[in-house]
Amino acid sequence: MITLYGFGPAFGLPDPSPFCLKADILLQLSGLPFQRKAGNLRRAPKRKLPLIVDDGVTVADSSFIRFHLESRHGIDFDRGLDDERRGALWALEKMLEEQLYWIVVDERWLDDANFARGPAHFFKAVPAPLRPLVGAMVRRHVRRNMHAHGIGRHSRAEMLILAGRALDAASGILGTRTYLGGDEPAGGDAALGAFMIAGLCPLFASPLRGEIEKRPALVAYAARMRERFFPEAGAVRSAA
Ligand SMILES: N[C@@H](CCC(=O)N[C@@H](CS)C(=O)NCC(=O)O)C(=O)O
Repeated sequence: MITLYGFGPAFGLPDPSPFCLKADILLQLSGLPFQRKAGNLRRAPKRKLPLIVDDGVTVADSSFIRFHLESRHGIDFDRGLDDERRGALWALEKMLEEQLYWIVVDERWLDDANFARGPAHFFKAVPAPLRPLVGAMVRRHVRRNMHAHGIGRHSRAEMLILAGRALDAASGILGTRTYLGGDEPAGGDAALGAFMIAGLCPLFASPLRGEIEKRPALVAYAARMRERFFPEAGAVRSAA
């Protein structure tokens, strides 16, 4: 039995992390039995989640989880797709992960009101007098990471322009299909579904959500993905 370690439900989402949602969708697509457990960042080999443990083998990182499922269990998440489509979906996935992700992080962690609404709750186990200090320290770390990545050097307005381009690209690659893979989801759907579900999270004041909502095809797609993969978590609601 495979165990998927994520953060567990938070912010009205099955998991607050788009990468954990992606790994969850990949595991569901694999058809292999798996269970979900709360992970511990300090014990994670890459100090990040998700990770899986499959028959004693630990695999960290959602992409390496995919590769493991492909090599160890013979799953082709992109079966039926030609090389051009496979390439386009991989490029889309990496754009979401390497760029859009940081805009999600910026909104949730660096906006004071959003931080108080969401991530601040992660520090409940910290003794109350230390909580603001620890929260501020982690937020400084997030800001430094975003600066080192490069995205943190842009203004919020500039980030939103990049987000709009990424969403246009995603919408164009989806086209009129039900899923990126066509009638059935492909590997890239795990990433796009995860990021659209996370991006539409109604808990936060989110210009990014506003950008997604300007693209009804992506909103409908997110609802389809959520209904199919996380029906117990309820439909995607708009913030209105
Ligand atoms: N490349 C990794 C990224 C995973 C990732 O960034 N996870 C975040 C949550 S969204 C995390 O665990 N962050 C904890 C930290 O940075 O301390 C993947 O694809 O799994």
